[in-house]
Amino acid sequence: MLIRHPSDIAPSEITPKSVFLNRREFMAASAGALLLAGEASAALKGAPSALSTKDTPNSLKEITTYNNYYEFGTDKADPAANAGKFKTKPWQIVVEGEAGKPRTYGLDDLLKVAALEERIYRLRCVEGWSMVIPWVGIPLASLLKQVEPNSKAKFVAFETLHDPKQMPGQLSRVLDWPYREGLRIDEAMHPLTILAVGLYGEVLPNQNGAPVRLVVPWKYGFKSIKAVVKIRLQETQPATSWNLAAPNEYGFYSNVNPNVDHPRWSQARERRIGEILKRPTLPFNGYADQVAGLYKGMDLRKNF
Ligand SMILES: Nc1nc2c(c(=O)[nH]1)N[C@H]1C(S)=C(S)[C@@H](COP(=O)(O)O)O[C@H]1N2
Ligand SMILES: [Mo]
Repeated sequence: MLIRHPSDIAPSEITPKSVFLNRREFMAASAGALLLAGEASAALKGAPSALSTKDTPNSLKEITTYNNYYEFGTDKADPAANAGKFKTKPWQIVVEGEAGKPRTYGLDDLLKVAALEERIYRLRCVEGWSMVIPWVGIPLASLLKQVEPNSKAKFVAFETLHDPKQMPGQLSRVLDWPYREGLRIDEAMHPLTILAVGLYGEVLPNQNGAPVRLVVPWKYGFKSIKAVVKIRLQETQPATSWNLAAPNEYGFYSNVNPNVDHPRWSQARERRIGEILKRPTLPFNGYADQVAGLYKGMDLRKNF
């Protein structure tokens, strides 16, 4: 039923048990929503979106075992070890604020907003590593248009679930919880910006932000907030978790920029997970042709 890749090693060899379970749930849930039976399955059977990179995707194992998700621990292996029992059903996303038709979406409602597409994107972590991930998702613009943003909707704020019982990392004060992120409205409406509900043609593994997470491929990975429960249209620039934690290190824009060093390290190069030699980091993570225009006239050293 779902997309397959030559690069997708036999799932029996590499798919963790939790991912198999998720996959069964995805098929059940989607059938319930008439999803993969209809247009969505047609879209998924087709080629990856033209907005996809030609870079070879990382393996499912790499993508699901090397994660940043501080709600489940700060080590790269923690999310895979600790997020297995995270409850992603039922799930609601509140879309509120400066909109004519604010609305609360269940996951099934969300999946009806637009046909699912496969988007193979590079993800560049601010720490200096990168991966290539075949996401399955919908354009965020499709959802935002549905709630009819008004003229005061200049920014979009996002929040992760706050539930320390399930997310033990929230008991530590490493960040000011819940995890928060934000985009300018034109960034949020850009066709590259998606809400992902799956990867490698299967439901999103918990450690990657199930059941729904943002993906903004030209920005450092921390902008791509996981387990989203709230999306708020607003007039003012939202506070964001990493900017609150270390404002001199993490700005609001956080566009991937090899020419602006992190105060404690260079951003000129990156290590693709699975490779040994570093490669040069590209402006806007290689998406400059599509997004550089959004920042015309802005000083990107100041607005880092
Ligand atoms: N809620 C939440 N979202 C988050 C994070 C987090 O700690 N909590 N980490 C971010 C960082 S730093 C990165 S690099 C990406 C990693 O996404 P991945 O694990 O799917 O590769 O998730 C981002 N989203
Ligand atoms: Mo990151």
